[in-house]
Amino acid sequence: MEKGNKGRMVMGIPYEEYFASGHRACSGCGEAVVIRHVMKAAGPNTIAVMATGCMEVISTPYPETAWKVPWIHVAFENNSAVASGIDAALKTQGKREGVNLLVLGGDGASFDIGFGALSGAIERGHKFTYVCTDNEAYMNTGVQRSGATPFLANTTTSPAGSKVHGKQEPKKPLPLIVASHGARYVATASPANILDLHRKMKKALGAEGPSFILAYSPCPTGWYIAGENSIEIARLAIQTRIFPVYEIENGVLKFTQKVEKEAAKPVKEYLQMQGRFKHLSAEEVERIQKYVDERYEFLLGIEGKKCFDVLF
Ligand SMILES: Cc1ncc(C[n+]2csc(CCOP(=O)(O)OP(=O)(O)O)c2C)c(N)n1
Ligand SMILES: [Mg+2]
Repeated sequence: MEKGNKGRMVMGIPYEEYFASGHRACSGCGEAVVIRHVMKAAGPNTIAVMATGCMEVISTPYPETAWKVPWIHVAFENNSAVASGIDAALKTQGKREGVNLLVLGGDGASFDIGFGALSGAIERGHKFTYVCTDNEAYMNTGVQRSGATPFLANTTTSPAGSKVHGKQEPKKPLPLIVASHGARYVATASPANILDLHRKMKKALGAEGPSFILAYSPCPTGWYIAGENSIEIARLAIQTRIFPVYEIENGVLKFTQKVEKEAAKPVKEYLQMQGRFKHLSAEEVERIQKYVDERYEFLLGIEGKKCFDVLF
């Protein structure tokens, strides 16, 4: 970075990069945008623990690295277990103060394969901030379905054929499951609203115990979209209410970007921009619309109420 820019802020966000450019992510990769801004919020006094997945592969082809902080690559299933060990070790050494412990994983790592370790680490009350970059499939290995893949999306293991039209199951509500563990801070965030992502990261890092952020991450390769449309699609996901944006603080859910029913755009606008939904019939689009509305109304119904115990 040019010397003159040291300490410079743009709209409250550091100009300095801790996840350097020059990595090998696809153009328009939502995960890379999210990680860049997660790191701007976390800053230099950070240890990052990362499960295998696209972000690991594109950022650390030996002997290069895009990471300007200590970074450890661990197996798919144990990023939260490794972070638990780092948390305990730093505490034992009297070095825990002032260190941000970040745990990073894709949706495959977080919703499915590393879920047991994540659940255990939260239940034990370790202090770390988990960021799940959710591109709604196992992208690094060729677009296989995960617990985060939405209903009826086409993936290589939930293919859209003549009889079965894509994934038959709905998306797992991971933020609510994590909140149910008693975490003090849980939020959803999107690269379509960087200031909100930054603010939520700061809150998550400042939480007393474990915190969790689900970050929506468009994937041009796996969603069959043009890279330049990534952010527009992320915006549409919010405007159509497919991706509700909220935070759960001390057990109480609050929308941070509420979309009233009258103001919501039809889900069709979102679906028709993506190849992974191009097989859908008008009837199926209607089914998705109904499901999205019901799920959003459910969240509106619990807003402001203390729905989750807070244990830390
Ligand atoms: C235990 C284990 N199973 C499978 C793999 C192969 N594998 C590596 S990355 C990956 C996909 C990662 O998906 P996700 O966590 O969603 O991250 P993304 O690549 O989509 O960013 C898989 C299946 C592995 N490395 N370890
Ligand atoms: Mg993924």
